[in-house]
Amino acid sequence: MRLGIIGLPGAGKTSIFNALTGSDLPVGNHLSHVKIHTGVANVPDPQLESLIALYEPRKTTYAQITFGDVAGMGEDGSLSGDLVNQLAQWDGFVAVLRAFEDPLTAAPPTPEQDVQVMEAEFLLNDMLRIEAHLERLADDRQIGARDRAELERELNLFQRLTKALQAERPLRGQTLEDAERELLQGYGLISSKPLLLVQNLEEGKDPRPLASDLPSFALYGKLEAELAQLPADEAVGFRKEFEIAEAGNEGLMSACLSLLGQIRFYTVSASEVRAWLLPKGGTVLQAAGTIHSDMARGFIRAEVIQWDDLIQLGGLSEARAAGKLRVEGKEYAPIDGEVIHIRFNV
Ligand SMILES: Nc1nc2c(ncn2[C@@H]2O[C@H](COP(=O)(O)OP(=O)(O)O)[C@@H](O)[C@H]2O)c(=O)[nH]1
Ligand SMILES: [Mg+2]
Repeated sequence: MRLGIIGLPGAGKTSIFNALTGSDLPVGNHLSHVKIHTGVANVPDPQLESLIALYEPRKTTYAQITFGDVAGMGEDGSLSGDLVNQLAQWDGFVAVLRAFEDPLTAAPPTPEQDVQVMEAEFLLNDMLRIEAHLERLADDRQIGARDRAELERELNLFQRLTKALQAERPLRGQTLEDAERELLQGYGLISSKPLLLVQNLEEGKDPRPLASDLPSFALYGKLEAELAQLPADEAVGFRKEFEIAEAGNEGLMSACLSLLGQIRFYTVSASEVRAWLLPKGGTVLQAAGTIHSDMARGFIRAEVIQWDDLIQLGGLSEARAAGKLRVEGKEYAPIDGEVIHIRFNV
């Protein structure tokens, strides 16, 4: 899963990217050209750590999210064609909103206004893309270049989307059929992608509720970036001393998972204890395929148990012996936090 960190210049994108990925990119550069740094972050996971403590495996693997520090938005939120093409490539966005006083201009924060400015640009760009596509479709219809029924379905869909945009409704709120969703994938419509708002707070200030329907989160970006540079035990000590709630990036990362509609499941053995992501509502067969294509191909059944029940029982074999492993077929949809053991035969 890949999330682009976006926002107006100086909102704190690089600071939050550093906090999430443990990188040390320079902050305070107001870039006016498109520049993207990518980094991979382990999803912090106390549940996984409990499983690791139980199994003491040779290898441990966290679930991961790739983040991009996406610079290049204008001061007024404007997007160059180059930036729009870059934005089209991410699964969703974390929009950083400056909620601290700008050290350079002493300008007071205007987070709600900043969201509106960005959304307006998203809508405008999608509108332009869709208009261009509708023109192409009209040409195709005229010359009879394509299957009539298919063309009409597509025209109908894009006209519906235009109506939404004209009413200033981002496309992410549209109810779409699976086939329509699939069709839209290739068009890189940026207002259709999930968007999480992050208030980047002045140290010591409490977050203010944002007047927005979008999911939101608040953290001290600068402080979190600094803490991410410390050894883990020192950072914990610092948080205790200054009474800062548990790691802000931990909460931010779980907000990112729910933004992307992902749940976590685990696999455990003496060789590896590992966390995986699965789209919410996905089947255990799909989960098996994520682990290894052979497991999906030769799937027989899955044995399933919640992570904390497993810990209480002392391991998979103990749970099996106690009759506490549930047996599920391929259509079963795992819920967050389950340990899954796939029985397969290839
Ligand atoms: N007071 C305060 N300053 C911050 C915070 N986050 C970032 N800054 C400062 O704001 C400036 C811009 O931050 P940066 O992360 O480079 O923003 P970007 O342009 O969006 O990448 C830098 O000087 C940061 O140190 C914050 O949460 N609080
Ligand atoms: Mg930056």
